[in-house]
Amino acid sequence: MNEPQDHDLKDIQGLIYRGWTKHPYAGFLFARLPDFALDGGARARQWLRAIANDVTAVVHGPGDGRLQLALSYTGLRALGVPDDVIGALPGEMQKGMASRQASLADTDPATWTLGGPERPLDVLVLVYARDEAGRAREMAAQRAALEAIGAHVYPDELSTPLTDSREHFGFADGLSQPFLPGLHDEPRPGEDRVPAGEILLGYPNAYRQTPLSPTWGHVDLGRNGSYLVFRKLAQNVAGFWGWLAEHARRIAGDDPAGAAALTEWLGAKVVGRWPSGAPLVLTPERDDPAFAAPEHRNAFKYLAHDPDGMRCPISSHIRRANPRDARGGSAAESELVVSRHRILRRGRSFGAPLDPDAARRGQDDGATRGLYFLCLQSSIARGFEFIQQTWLANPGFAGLYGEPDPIIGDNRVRLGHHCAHPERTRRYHITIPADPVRLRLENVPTVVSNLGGEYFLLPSIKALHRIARGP
Ligand code: N7H
Repeated sequence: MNEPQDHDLKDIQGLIYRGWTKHPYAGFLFARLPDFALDGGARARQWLRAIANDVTAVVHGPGDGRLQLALSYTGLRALGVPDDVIGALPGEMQKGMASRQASLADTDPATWTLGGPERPLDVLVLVYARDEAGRAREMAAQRAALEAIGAHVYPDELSTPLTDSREHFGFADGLSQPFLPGLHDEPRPGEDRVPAGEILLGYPNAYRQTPLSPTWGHVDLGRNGSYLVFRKLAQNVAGFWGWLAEHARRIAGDDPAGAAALTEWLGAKVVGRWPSGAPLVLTPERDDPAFAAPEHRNAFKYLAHDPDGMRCPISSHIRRANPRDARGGSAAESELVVSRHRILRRGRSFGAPLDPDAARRGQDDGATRGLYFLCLQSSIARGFEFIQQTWLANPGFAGLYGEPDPIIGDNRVRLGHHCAHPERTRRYHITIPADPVRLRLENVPTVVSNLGGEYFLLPSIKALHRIARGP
């Protein structure tokens, strides 16, 4: 079968098809399982047997909360999955996120507060609740269950629902996702249909091959599962808006109202969408929320509607993260290449919002805030890592020179008040094509930095039960 059938939807963890948006309070619990050498994974499997029954599938019964479960390479080992089985996991899964620092242009894992060499993350329990009290109850119960088997549980990671599902810079997020066959009938206009095997393991991918996945006896531990990337990304909101406001003042001169409007326009230019989510390609001069509606929000292409980036700059975050028909070559060639690098994003914000006026004055309050970046794909190397490395962090993307992604930047570069090594600073810029003259925004600050994370397998419910049974 090339697509999941009804019975598969009872086996696939719900997060793969659903963002659980009616459950705005997310909590993430990371733990280190007891050392395998102590009891051969017996206590860890006892815990897994109990929790596997509560994990929420795409098609699920009644019940208020939603629970998902992901296991890292070290977690699978601690549960007693034999080496020859986990040896079939892709290399990046086996080595873990911290080992990929150089290729991801990442912060030094020794400085991470989540994961990294000092804090191995074996399991990730994802809790989604309708309200704060429900989340607190479920997080406490999950923590107690893990502590009862002697696991080391790290501090709770709790999301903050922001108004209108916006992220901290103020933009609607999660609007462009690949269409995954199996549950919904038809994609919306502009939504790309990807082969199920681009996201799900056990199905043909864009190369008509079944993605790499570990098999234990007769059970494919990957089938109906996916690989999950979790990154805790800090956002410097004052650094982002303060930088744009400074350029706006320089350009607008002695006109405060003009500078304020220009700041918002520059913000849209570097993201590629307006705060409402309306795409610049469809509405280049003003935010028109009508274009953020599901039937319009992705109904555009670049080569066809905006080849030179006059509407949506080549350097903007969304044009780099998904170049659609403008990655190079013909539109068809581009779309074929791009279809092999799509991810499903399931991010949630954390930390209290910063007052927007303070942000535009460049005044930070010193609090930590940001995005729990979560994405799903059948190959982390071809999904998250490729997008991060080849399209976002690459200053030479699509023939540009010295232009990093204005959101993700290059985490090795330190500028602004996060400056660690000013002497190593490289001066990057962003070009905004405009008429009569293009704008050039110098000194792109690093406004997103990684506080840590890990790569996980989000197994099917059947696979969770198989792992819990043990050797
Ligand atoms: Fe990005 N932001 O709020 O500014 N992202 N992103 N992202 N991103 C997107 O289309 C943001 C990050 C992608 O198909 C939007 O959903 C922030 C990483 C992809 O047209 C906004 C952070 C990676 C898309 C943001 C962040 C990506 C996308 C527009 C970090 C991958 C879809 C709304 C703090 C490695 C592009 C939307 C498409 C869109 C923001 C990180 C990838 C507003 C704040 C690390 C594939």
